[in-house]
Amino acid sequence: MTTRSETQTTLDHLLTEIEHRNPAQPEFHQAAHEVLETLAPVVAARPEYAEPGLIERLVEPERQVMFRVPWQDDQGRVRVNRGFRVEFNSALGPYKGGLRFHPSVNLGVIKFLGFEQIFKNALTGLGIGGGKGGSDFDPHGRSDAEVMRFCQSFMTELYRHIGEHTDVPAGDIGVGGREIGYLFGQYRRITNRWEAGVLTGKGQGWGGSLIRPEATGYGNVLFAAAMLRERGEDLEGQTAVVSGSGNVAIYTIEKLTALGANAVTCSDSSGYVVDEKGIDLDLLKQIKEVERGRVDAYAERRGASARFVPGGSVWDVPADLALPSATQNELDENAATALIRNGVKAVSEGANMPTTPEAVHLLQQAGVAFGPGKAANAGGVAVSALEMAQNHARTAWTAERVEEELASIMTSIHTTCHETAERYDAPGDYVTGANIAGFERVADAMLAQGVI
Ligand code: NDP
Ligand code: 2IT
Repeated sequence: MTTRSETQTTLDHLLTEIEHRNPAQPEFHQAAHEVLETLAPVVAARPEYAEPGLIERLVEPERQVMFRVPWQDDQGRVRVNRGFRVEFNSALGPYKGGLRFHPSVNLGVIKFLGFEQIFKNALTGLGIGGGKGGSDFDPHGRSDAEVMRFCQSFMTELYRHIGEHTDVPAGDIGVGGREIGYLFGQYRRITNRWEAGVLTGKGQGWGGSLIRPEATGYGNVLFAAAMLRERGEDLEGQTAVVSGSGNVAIYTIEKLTALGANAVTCSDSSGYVVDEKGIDLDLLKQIKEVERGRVDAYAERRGASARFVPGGSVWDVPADLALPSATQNELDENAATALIRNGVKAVSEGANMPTTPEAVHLLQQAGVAFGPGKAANAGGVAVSALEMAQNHARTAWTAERVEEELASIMTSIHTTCHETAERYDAPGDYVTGANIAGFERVADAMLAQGVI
């Protein structure tokens, strides 16, 4: 039998190979490292997983599409962006995952997100494969008309690669209800099909599921609550720091508040706000969802309890819980040190890979409960899969029903991660639990379906 350390040596060689074959993709390397460095126990214990080529296939996308997206701005000037769709793994179902519009998007970023998505989607227990896409288009400061023209041009190429049984995109950074609307309209026009299940995150009244906008944030808070319960605690009275002020952050704050915690921060790329009385969600939603403004406007309008800190690190604010909900690598070693110094009990990732590997290590060493994104933020894609189910049946569920299903999926993900970690001698290590449990489900399906 192969030992764990021999298996780890083989995985380390594969990681070197991945770096070599995918130059200049540091985020993808990081995501591959974070998974492969936890798989040795399961690969050593189950010889079928050591089959040559299995993990090599898993780290190679099934298909990668890159395309030109030309559009005209309001002054009539032609702009050219780059579009991406990485169809990573369809062993469990159609490729599923969001679209990100942000100037930092490149192929390596989309590959990291698509790779994470494979394991996350597997953990939901639903029939969805992993994919991700997007563009380096920056929606900030663009008019609705510019965003619409961009989305129409983007879909004019993307439509040929997607479909309800093939690949089902949704939102991510910079892509919310407005963009999904424009994208869906163009897909419908080009294909002449009412194919509701081709995109998720649609509006209510034309195929969207209730609770999809709330699902990622709500789900992450439920995951954090489950981690706290393991330690004999609950959310009531806990102080929480949240980063970001977009879709995930807003509904994280909403659920924290509903369950009795005090969410005292939010942020965007200009800085952060700390509000001792707790974030006033009506005001935040007005500024972010209606006016599409910046967080300093929140502090200006809120009064004495709130202040805006330009730049700076939201993780310096003392709290019991931290829920990073903005972007990758936003919580580094210094941030982890500050959180630990201030007595943080749990960190639960709403964003994808927001915590650097060094910071994860520090938090785990300090005994902080750490929920990795592929488990903690899976509620969004899970409700996307429920939206697909409703679209397929041409029906619409009540908000109560969707929320119950979401709660049961999050509890089940927590239990799966917790039990898997124990089974592989890593009690309390949700990173190992999530990676191994997600891997087992995808790997079993790939082995059963042959070398493709
Ligand atoms: P939004 O676009 O709605 O909000 C993103 C927020 O993060 C904004 O406040 C934005 O500020 C901030 N942000 C983004 N990039 C940066 C950056 N480079 N530096 C500082 N701040 C930044 O996106 P979502 O809320 O949908 O996504 C947030 C995170 O959650 C992402 O990591 C995403 O992948 C993840 N996620 C999203 C899911 C979903 O269902 N939407 C599901 C699971 C995970 P600014 O406006 O200044 O850029
Ligand atoms: O990262 C994610 O899981 C998402 N952006 C949501 C994907 C989806 O298909 O709902």
